[in-house]
Order: sequence, then C-alpha cells, then structure tokens
Amino acid sequence: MTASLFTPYKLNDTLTLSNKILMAPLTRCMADDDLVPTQKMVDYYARRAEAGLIISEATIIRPDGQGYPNTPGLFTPAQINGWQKVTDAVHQNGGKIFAQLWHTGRVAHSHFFGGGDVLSSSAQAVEGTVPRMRELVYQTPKAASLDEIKQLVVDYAQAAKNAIDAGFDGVEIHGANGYLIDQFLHHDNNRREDEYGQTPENMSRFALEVVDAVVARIGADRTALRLSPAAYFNMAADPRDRAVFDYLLPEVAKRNLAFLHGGIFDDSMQFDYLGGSISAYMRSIYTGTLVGVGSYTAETGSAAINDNKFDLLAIGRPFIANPDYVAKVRDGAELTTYADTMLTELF
Ligand code: FNR
Ligand code: 8K6
Repeated sequence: MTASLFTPYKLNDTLTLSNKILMAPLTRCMADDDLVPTQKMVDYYARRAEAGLIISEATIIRPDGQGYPNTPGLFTPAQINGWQKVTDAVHQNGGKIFAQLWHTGRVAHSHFFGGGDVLSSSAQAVEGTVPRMRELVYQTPKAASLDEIKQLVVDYAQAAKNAIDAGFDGVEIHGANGYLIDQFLHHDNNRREDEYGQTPENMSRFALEVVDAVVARIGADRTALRLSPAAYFNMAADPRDRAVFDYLLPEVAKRNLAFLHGGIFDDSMQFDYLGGSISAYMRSIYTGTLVGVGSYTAETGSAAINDNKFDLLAIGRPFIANPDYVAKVRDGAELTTYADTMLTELF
C-alpha cells in the first residue's frame, strides 16, 4: 500500500532521493544559547537519515529573524561548524539534508537580539504574545525600507552559501506560515504602496528576489521553496491573496527549483478562494516537483502520490514520535502516536 513511497526520485541532475519520504522542517528550540546545534541535535538528525531528504528545522539567517528561544542560526562560524557535524552524521548514515532558511519578520521579538526594530513588509503587528514566553507581547514592526529589503536579500543568499559550506545538500527557503516572506504575499500584512505592494507582481517581488539571489549563489538544483497560499497561521485570509499566488507560482516554476513545498498542518482543509486544498491549488498551476504535507499517513500520502496529487510526501509530527519512521513504514511495523509532550525532549 505504501510501495510508491519507496522508489527513488530524481529531483534534477544534481540530486536523486532514495525514497519519496521527506522529513518536514520541525522547530525544536534546542540549540544552545549561541544558536549553535548541539550533539543531541546531531544524534536526532542522524537517527532520521533514512528519509529520502531531511529538511532541517527552520534556521535563522540573521539575529533579527529570531522569534522563539534557542532556534538555530546559520550566520556565525560556530553555527556553521555545529551544522557541519549534523550534515556529516546524516551523510555517514546515507541520508541527505537541506537547511530551511528562516526570518520570522514581525513574529520576531527584540528580546532575542538585544533590542531594536522588528522588520516586516508593513507596520502591522501580529496579535498576541510569543509562545512559551507569554510575557513577551509582539511589537509593532517597522516597514522595511528599500535598503533594508536589499540587505535582507543579500543575507538570505549568504545564509544559503553558509549552508553549503556547512555541508547541506541544499536549502529550502521558508516562504510559508506567516513569516517574513509570507508577510509580503498576503494583503493582511502587506499594505505597502511602493514596488513591493498592492499588485500581485509587486507583492511577489521580495520572494522572487530572495529566490533569485539564492539560486545565483548556490544553484537552482539545490534551492527549494516553501509557500502557504492560504493564510492560516499568524495571518488573516483575504480572497485577493489568490491573485498573488496565481502570479507567483508560474514565476517560481520558471526558476526550475529542486521542489516546491506546501506549508499547512492539515491538507484536507479546503479554502474557498483557492478552490480546494492548498496541494490541489498548487498542483493546478505549478508544473515542477511538488511536496505534499499536512496530517498525512504513509498510506494516505502514498495514495495521493499514486493519484498524481503531488510527487513527494513530507512527514512532520510522526517523525518526531518515530525516529525510525521510514523503516517502520517499510516493514509495516506499528507507529508510535505523536503527542505534544514529546516536544520537550530530542530523541
Ligand atoms: C512545525 N512546522 C514547521 N514548518 C516549517 O516550515 N518550519 C518549521 O520550523 C516548522 N516547525 C514545526 C514545529 C512543530 C513542533 C510542528 C508540529 C510543526 C510545520 C511542519 O513542517 C508540517 O507542515 C506540519 O507539522 C504538518 O505535517 P504533519 O505533522 O501533519 O506530518
Ligand atoms: C515554537 C515553535 C514554533 C514553530 C511552529 C510550531 C507549531 C506547533 C504546532 C501546532 C500549531 C498549530 C498551528 C495552527 C494551525 C491552524 C489550523 C487552523
């Protein structure tokens, strides 16, 4: 029933995956206080190397991208060295790993980087407080100036280069889930009146500039992108957002990236303005390799691949609960059920 997951998949001339199961990016907040990956993180990723591809937990590109405690970075030599140990261990176990590149934008908090501005597309604050640090109320961001946008693009490209230096097989640009890039792609957050706002082309500009800068630095074969056409996390939906993604997805397809990955927790959710689920919407206008995700089991994911709904399956929470997820599925062994209490420990 899950046989379709266990055939190799050629992403491009540079990368072939040994199976179609990806480990989804999963923030764990377990890096040390300098945001360097620890030995426990090395072991955690190494245990999961049977995945066709691991996508690392979201990893911040620079200090003001941080929105949660102890999320790893990729901007200091110590962080690059720490990740090198992770990628070496994964490679030794026969696996492949991409780094997910992250800037949280308005979901950042200056508590984590010693004060100063939080940057976003516009000065629209996200409501509420930082999870697990309930005393930290989100601050109103500064709308990034044109110079600040240029610098952000440069910093994404540098983090991508740092990822390659750290031994990663590639990067996934985190353009999903209401973080910085997504903050340009939805009307709820993007109120700009310059060349980065108002029209689908303008609202897509930052995302495409980041993609192009990363591709120029490390190559399209090693670059992937995660997007959330539906606003569902830290963001309110607006039916006008559809036109933004109708423009953006074909533009991304022209770049021949390694893959495009949906950002969603449950892919059975239907969005009126997208005409269905986010994977169905993305499949209808994106022509390259598509990764499906969101509350799938190996069986439902395999069936979706057989039905040509997407090409590769990303698995999140079950991979936290089962380090040996791939072997268990292959052998038909029983899986341990995920519980939020498992987030307190890396195993
Ligand atoms: C996530 N998710 C997530 N997504 C992302 O793009 N970057 C990240 O760092 C994280 N971090 C994260 C942490 C935890 C604890 C959870 C549960 C989820 C979303 C994740 O990649 C995935 O899309 C969802 O978990 C849905 O897939 P599953 O878990 O239903 O297979
Ligand atoms: C501290 C880590 C932050 C990264 C994301 C963690 C996600 C936690 C898992 C549950 C989140 C629920 C997200 C909202 C989905 C809404 C669907 C309507």
